[in-house]
Amino acid sequence: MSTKLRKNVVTASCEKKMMTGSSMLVEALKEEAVEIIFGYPGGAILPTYDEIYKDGIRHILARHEQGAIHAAEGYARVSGKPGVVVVTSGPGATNVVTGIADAMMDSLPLVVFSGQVATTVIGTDAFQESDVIGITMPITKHNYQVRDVNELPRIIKEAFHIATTGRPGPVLIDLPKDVSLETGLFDYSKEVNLPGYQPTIMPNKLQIRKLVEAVSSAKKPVILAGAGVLHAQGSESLIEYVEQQQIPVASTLLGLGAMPGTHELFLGMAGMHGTYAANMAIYQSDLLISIGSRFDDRVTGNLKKFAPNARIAHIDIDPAEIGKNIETQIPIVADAKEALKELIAQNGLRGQNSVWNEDLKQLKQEYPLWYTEDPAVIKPQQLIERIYEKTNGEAIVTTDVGQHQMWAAQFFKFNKPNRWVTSGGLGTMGFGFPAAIGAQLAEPNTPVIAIMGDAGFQMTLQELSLLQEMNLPVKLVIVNNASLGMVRQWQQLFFEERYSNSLFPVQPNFVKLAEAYDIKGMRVDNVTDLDRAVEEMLNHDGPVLVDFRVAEKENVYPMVAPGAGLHEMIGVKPE
Ligand SMILES: Cc1ncc(C[n+]2csc(CCOP(=O)(O)OP(=O)(O)O)c2C)c(N)n1
Repeated sequence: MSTKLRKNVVTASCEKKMMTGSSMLVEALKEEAVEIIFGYPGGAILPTYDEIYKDGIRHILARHEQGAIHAAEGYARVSGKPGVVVVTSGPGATNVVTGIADAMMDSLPLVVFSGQVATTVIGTDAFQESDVIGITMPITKHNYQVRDVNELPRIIKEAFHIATTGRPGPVLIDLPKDVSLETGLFDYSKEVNLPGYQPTIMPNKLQIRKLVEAVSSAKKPVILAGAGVLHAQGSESLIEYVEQQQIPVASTLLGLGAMPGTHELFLGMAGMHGTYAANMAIYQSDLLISIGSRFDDRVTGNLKKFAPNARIAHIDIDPAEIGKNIETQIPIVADAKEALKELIAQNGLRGQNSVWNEDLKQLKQEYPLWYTEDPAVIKPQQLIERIYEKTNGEAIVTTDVGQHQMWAAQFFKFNKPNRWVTSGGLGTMGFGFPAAIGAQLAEPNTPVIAIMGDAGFQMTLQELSLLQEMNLPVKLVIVNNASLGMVRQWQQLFFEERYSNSLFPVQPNFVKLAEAYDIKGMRVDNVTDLDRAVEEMLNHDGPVLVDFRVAEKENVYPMVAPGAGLHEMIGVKPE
């Protein structure tokens, strides 16, 4: 369901009843058609957990609050529905801070309930009190502390509305224990009324006209597609528009899958570890149309050297993004899909640009992503390629953060939307594993593969216990280079090979670790075993963890070094 359309799923039969705050919370979740919640109990939120027990609403008990919130993010990313998280006060709430910041950066709809100490002791440094409103103010789309139980239904309804409409994001509701025990009137029938929050969905026709004209006079147009296309369920419209106008498309990291990875007009990912063709297309373009992307520095490289000859058109549902990093000549505040539909309807004539498309096609052929095979050791890129081939690309892939994330982005071609779950904005190590659990819960019948570094996996590996309990068939791939690979790469390239605290010569026995949780564990060291091992992993009926020992000093290329422009990539071809 489109996040922007689900705002009023509330049933008309909604009854007004007297009940406690904690009953209201559970009742409101039902009204919002929430099927699954992720969380961890504790003192201040116990009344709510009691209601969860009585009501039987499906609750996923992670083994750490960070696991719960990343699982909720994975669920939200794949399903398009809001992820709901329930945690206790103090450490429970502070343990979800990273996940909230992550969801804020990547525009994921979450509604997070945190327990709070009673209103009578707020501000006294009471046991397990933390100022979660202050802490999360800058990393939530909105947050509330409930002081009157009668306000709770309105607050919850607003929270779901705010989280899922416009540019999605996390909303936190801090619920003091006494408020959750008080009785009030549950009335969920009132429409949300927020005069100060009215996201612009439909594009301004005049601005669309300007863009149509710009496209028809451009010789070198290119589209930069971001996650906003996916959040708007706008992938089909994007394909239709670019096929109509024959405009080449580059993607951001989070926009992968918005345009099929194998499409003729797709140039690949742009930015620091993007393809040469995508980056050169942006550098040479005379019209750059960004759709649902925010010109993150990992995409633009040095701003002074970014798209120097291009007029910039920027379609974004969040007006604050337009002109933030890049001066924009054609701003269009709108939902990406609605803007694309309008552009398609205008059916403008694109000028004589076939030379441009041919040039880019040639660049794509001449400078493909590359790596060199070595019979003595598994190359990480080779591992990702095998997984892609052996799944026919029919899988949801989650990742952690680091080199493996970039290789997954480069070598796994996403031909469908919402199959790629990664932490882009915040770059949160420890994200990939729990996010895979949430993704598998959202899509029980699609293979889910978590591609992780040996270090990132160890940041949230406690969720092996949850995986064991639920017996979800998630495939855990450790791309084990015995180091903080991405850190090591930067130290090699920019710190004269001073590997300060980035090498892990001592490794845990990951097979035994998996077995401790009754999960199948495998270790693969040799290239000759690679194909068979990937098949065995994919064919295994339940969860499985595979420790793939890969080349330890492999670097991610090509690369835009810090301070360089997109056209100054290093490592575009093997030496
Ligand atoms: C929570 C957190 N701490 C630190 C970092 C900085 N960081 C980025 S990549 C990276 C190395 C990751 O190592 P690993 O998980 O083994 O993946 P690899 O790069 O080797 O594929 C580090 C430490 C981060 N992104 N997140």
